[in-house]
Amino acid sequence: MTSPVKDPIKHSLWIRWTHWINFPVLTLMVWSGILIYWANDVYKPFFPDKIYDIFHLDHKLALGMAIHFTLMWFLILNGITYVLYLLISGEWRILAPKPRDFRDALFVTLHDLKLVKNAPPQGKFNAAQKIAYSSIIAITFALVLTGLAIYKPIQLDWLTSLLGGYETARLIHFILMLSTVAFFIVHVLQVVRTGFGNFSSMIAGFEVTSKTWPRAWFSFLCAVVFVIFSFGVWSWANHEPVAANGIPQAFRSTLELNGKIWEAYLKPTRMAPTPPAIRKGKSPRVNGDIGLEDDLVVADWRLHIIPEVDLHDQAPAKELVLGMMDLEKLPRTESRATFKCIEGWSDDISYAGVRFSDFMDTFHLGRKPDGSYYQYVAMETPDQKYYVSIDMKSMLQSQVILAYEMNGAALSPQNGAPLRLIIPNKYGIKNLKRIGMIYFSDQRPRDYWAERGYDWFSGL
Ligand SMILES: Nc1nc2c(c(=O)[nH]1)N[C@H]1C(S)=C(S)[C@@H](COP(=O)(O)O)O[C@H]1N2
Ligand SMILES: [Mo]
Repeated sequence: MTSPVKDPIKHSLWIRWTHWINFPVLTLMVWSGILIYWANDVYKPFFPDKIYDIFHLDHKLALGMAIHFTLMWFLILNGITYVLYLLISGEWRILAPKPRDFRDALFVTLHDLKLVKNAPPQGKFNAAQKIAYSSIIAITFALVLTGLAIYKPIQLDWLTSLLGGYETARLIHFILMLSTVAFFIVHVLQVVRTGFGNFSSMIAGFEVTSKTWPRAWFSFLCAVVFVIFSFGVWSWANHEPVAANGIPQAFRSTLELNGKIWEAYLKPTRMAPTPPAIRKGKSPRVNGDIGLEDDLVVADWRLHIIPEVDLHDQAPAKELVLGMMDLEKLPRTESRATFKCIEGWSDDISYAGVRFSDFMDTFHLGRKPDGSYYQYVAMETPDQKYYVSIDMKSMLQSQVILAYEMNGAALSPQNGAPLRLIIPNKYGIKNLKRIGMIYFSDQRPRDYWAERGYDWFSGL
């Protein structure tokens, strides 16, 4: 083998850690990913109820998402570091399989399974290892790409459609996750099979013999410190959840950071893809009835609007009160979109009502005296039991509508009659049904699901 690297496991201590970091990070990614898939009707049957009972995994969607979208940073940064290292050191040459390796790998496998006697000659890694190790790099890369396609299907719609759409990307992501688990199991079994000597060489980074033992000690010490440190970070991150957050502060901070990044990337001109025409009479899916418990006399319904709220200032703000008639005078806007619930289901809908930006312009709302927009829009049900707050940038998109019709019929009470918000660039949790009050503020108003551990931004 012509390779500039004499001993490929003689990595620097630092680069070997990119390998070890994969163990806790990938384990937590898989676990949190399963918590997310579990909330989805389609994937639920894959995971037996018993497992969820034993490990108390039920109703942990918010935690699952918080962990997943925090740990993804470790995975991405770790991956970039490792690939850069392979390229710069030239070690990719040892790892990259050559055409012949694919045939050899078959014989290596047959040999390992004791089906043939002689294994093909090999370098530092045998053909099967080369293929397995380079595939796992490719798989991790594909996991990140399909993950991003599910995470931001509107902002990254080029990626989502490239991967065959939302549902397909999700299926691929799932299958890749299963392959990673399979790789992990085989990898660990193979390491166990090759014995402790090899394992200690992996930690030390050189062949551990009676002579090199003293030097290896330092590496082992580092490994122990690393394990203790990982557990330390993990238990620190999981200390007492803050009541107003619903999840530990460490995760909340990362969700906030992610939200800022996506908000900066957001363009109000970027449209949510329009699904094909909706069959007349198709009833929209119904989910969630918080704040809809009381019977509502639609004739008595009013929309209360507070043009400016200083949440620190207790002084009563002036109010604008509108009836359905006032809203029906505004231009009627129709749109179609795929409605996405955070639990994983999607539903193509058509809807009609008043475009939110038209509504603000007509009633001179949303702007401060200097003409700039308030940072936040908040909505609450008449009984104030369900409430959301949304960044103004997302509200300015032209598909955002105060809707009074869905799928060609008047809004049903369960879908939020007489008026609800449809904002396709956010998860369902932000699409408040039965709006009783709207207000504008520069301090972030309260948000029902953010208080219960979910991502406040929740943009798609
Ligand atoms: N008032 C109110 N609005 C709500 C909810 C709720 O429980 N109460 N649930 C939200 C969630 S989680 C979803 S997925 C959508 C569901 O809208 P649908 O019932 O029209 O499908 O409404 C959102 N708006
Ligand atoms: Mo939802």
